[in-house]
Amino acid sequence: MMQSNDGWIKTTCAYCGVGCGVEARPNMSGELEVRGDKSHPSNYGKLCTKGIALGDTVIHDGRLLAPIDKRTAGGEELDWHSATQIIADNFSKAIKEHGPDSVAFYVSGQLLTEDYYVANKLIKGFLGTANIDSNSRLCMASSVVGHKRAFGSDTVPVCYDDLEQAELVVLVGSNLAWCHPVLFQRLRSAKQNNPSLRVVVIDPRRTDSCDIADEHLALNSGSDVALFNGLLTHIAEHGCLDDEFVSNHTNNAKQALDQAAQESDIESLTGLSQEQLQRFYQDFVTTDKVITVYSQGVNQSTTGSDKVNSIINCHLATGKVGKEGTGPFSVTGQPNAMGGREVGALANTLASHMEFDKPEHLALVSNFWGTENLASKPGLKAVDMFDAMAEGKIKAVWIMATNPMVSLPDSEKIRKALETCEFVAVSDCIADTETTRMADIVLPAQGWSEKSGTVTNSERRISRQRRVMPSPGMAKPDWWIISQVAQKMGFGEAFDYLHEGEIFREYAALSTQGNQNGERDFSLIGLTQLDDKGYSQLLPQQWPVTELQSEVVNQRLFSDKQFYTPDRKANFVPVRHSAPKSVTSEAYPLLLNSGRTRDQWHTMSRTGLSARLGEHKSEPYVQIHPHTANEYRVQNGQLVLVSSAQGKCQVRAEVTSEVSPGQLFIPIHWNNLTAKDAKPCDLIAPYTDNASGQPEFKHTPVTLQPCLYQSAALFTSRHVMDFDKLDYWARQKIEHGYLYRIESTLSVYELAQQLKSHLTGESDRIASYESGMSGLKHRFVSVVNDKVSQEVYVQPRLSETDISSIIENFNRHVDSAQESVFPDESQLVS
Ligand SMILES: Nc1nc2c(c(=O)[nH]1)N[C@H]1C(S)=C(S)[C@@H](COP(=O)(O)OP(=O)(O)OC[C@H]3O[C@@H](n4cnc5c(=O)[nH]c(N)nc54)[C@H](O)[C@@H]3O)O[C@H]1N2
Ligand SMILES: Nc1nc2c(c(=O)[nH]1)N[C@H]1C(S)=C(S)[C@@H](COP(=O)(O)OP(=O)(O)OC[C@H]3O[C@@H](n4cnc5c(=O)[nH]c(N)nc54)[C@H](O)[C@@H]3O)O[C@H]1N2
Ligand code: SF4
Ligand SMILES: [Mo]
Repeated sequence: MMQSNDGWIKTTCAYCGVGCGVEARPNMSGELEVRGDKSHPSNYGKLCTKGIALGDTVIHDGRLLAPIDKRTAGGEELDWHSATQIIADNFSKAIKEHGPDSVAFYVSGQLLTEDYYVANKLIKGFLGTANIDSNSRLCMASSVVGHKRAFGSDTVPVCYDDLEQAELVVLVGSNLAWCHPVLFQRLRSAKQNNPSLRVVVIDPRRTDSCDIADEHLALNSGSDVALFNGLLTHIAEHGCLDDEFVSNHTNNAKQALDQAAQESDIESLTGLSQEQLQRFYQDFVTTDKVITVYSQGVNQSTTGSDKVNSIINCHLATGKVGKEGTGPFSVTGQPNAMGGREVGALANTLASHMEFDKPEHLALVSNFWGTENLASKPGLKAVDMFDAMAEGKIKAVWIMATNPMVSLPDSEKIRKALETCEFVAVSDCIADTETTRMADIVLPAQGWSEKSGTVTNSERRISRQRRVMPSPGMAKPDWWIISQVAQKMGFGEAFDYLHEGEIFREYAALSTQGNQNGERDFSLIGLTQLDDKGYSQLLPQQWPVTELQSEVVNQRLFSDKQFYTPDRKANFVPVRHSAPKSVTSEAYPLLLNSGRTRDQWHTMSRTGLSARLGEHKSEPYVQIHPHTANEYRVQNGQLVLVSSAQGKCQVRAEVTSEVSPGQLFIPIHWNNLTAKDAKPCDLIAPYTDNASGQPEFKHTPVTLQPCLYQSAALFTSRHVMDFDKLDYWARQKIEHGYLYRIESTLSVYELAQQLKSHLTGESDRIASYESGMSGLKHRFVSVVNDKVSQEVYVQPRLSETDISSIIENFNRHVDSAQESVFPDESQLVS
């Protein structure tokens, strides 16, 4: 049953690539109750903090409710007919005047497969250009290249079950504990059940994933290829090659081994001791069941594709692939990163794991879509696409479900690109994001809990996301919006879908074209006959789907030692260490790493709505090693300015030995809507991996200096405030409103006066306290309808106690005739 008698509906989580099954039920007061789905094979009922808080984020705060023409003064609301006509007209005009390559789509792993499929079909099939790229370029592109080079196809061979069967799990550049928490919980339980299971973490930082690790190898940033080449040489030199597998089922082993053998100075490149290296190498070769999990510490690098192949080479050399509990395992980030790769929404793939360089694939796809205008060559990858836009070559762009103003490197260039582009359409659920601010037209999309379709998780399992709540305002599914535009551009017949189930069936059928005998890895042949009821009730399916799976299957690919290359053999890829493209200098001697925190999701447009999730990390921060802090005269808890050749960033110092000396780490979540100057992408240069086009996000030369402020303040408010004129502010969601942390070069008195002018309550209901003699403590409270609606607290410095006190006081009921609005007034007397 997809809906139980007591109203629970099965769906999947909105966030990470683990793809947990969720059961959701709206309650009488309109809130959404959420619990883990015990029958779902990703999580068997477990959820992480973000999954548990899904209900907090389905509120209507900040939602985009109607299409808006932002070119008009005041932003005119449009009906759907006019909005999609404007998009159709602008795209048609650009194509007519400047050719098909003058338009582009920039899409996202947060679209459902059905949306993704329709977007790819419209632009590649009918607009005649492959200028569609996905934010997966920032995320999975290096893994895609690594897989294709080694296996001939973009195949993730393992399943989650393998993780539990393994005896050694190596986490490379993956903070699984925070980024794939339920998978991490499964690994932790597997370790408890099997004490001989070992975990090795390979990450320049100490992360919470190290809590279950037997060994943490804090290698130098960017040195993974050297480390794994050392392992490959060790395998060969210690007679640990799987000769039968290597000679019968692989190519190029000798070349790869020769390259690896030339790798010298592995100790100094990696910064690891000979003992550490030997222990890890020995562990790898003496253990049969090894899984190497890797993520952005591998992919997001100018040598990302080579890092991937250096890992896969070691698995091929020891035959550790296609067998239970073994394999290289690239874990996907977004809920539907894998679905995007399946439909082909990267600029350099065609569709359904078919490729531009195969004429027979071009013919199959043209024929299947009934088009004569299929793009015949790859389009522009994300960074190149925005470069072309900045140069005026892209005249119309449509951005869907991603926030490139925050997430692409060199934010200033992205701003210039969007300013230069003549027509920018943005589909999002949220009205105000840094990217919607740059749009000509914004389109309201249905969000999680409203939209309906499918997603594919890290282990190739396709699950349904189901509609559990009505959508607010005029919000529509992304596939519907794209189809409306397609119809208005004259492609009605190919885009006359009535519902998402029809799209899924077509997508399943495309996967079978020229693939009747499993010529390609990705096949949904067992789902092509799915009727509407079958789609509505679809249970999780792991591809390849040869027949409808009515119970959970755990398939491992390559167990037959057959790969998707012309001779069915896997390829070793000879690789050598090369330094990251950006290098430190006298001016920028430190290295900035960036990544995620446990309870926030990307640019915070949704997790930022939850007060619970705001508590874990409440302010943008930078991790700094104590020695580095000392050298730069930075105190723990002080605001610091981090700057690079690209830009600057202002964040609070977290002095910790979790990072190495000379290394900094800034989380990616805060942006211009949630803090002043706290975006790491302002600092990052757009260097990319030559093979994958994936940007380097983890290795930026920077420098550091403390910010010398005179005064600090806290400001609580029911509504969002504009403090951009101040030197520093950061916003945290709290129950019923927001808490702002503020710092300034103004004196305490001046800042207090300035903030007082932001109080919006009636003046006779504003109570104030100013400490007598010193004038160093100011507190103002505005009461509206007998509740504390705003409060300001200014001092030279603020403490944790001040923060909890102001949060506690916020929204409190006060009868000001009888009681003070300052609950702890006695403490204020100085
Ligand atoms: N809470 C939360 N979870 C998420 C997300 C989120 O926003 N929030 N986003 C999702 C998405 S889209 C993705 S892609 C995944 C990302 O998941 P992860 O890749 O696990 O997360 P990151 O924090 O980006 O980076 C992982 C680690 O790589 C390390 N690293 C940096 N440089 C190197 C290096 O040169 N070598 C090695 N070996 N390691 C290095 C970093 O120190 C960091 O700890 O998370 C997904 N899950
Ligand atoms: N410095 C640095 N930068 C990074 C990274 C890093 O590690 N370091 N990681 C990179 C990676 S791996 C990733 S995946 C990206 C993520 O970066 P983004 O994709 O830019 O981040 P999100 O905040 O997830 O943006 C998704 C947007 O889509 C909207 N949305 C959600 N659901 C839907 C929907 O169904 N339809 C529509 N139309 N809109 C929807 C949300 O409201 C939100 O505004 O960031 C990349 N950038
Ligand atoms: S692990 Fe990922 S998919 Fe599962 S509940 Fe957490 S965020 Fe959602
Ligand atoms: Mo990602």
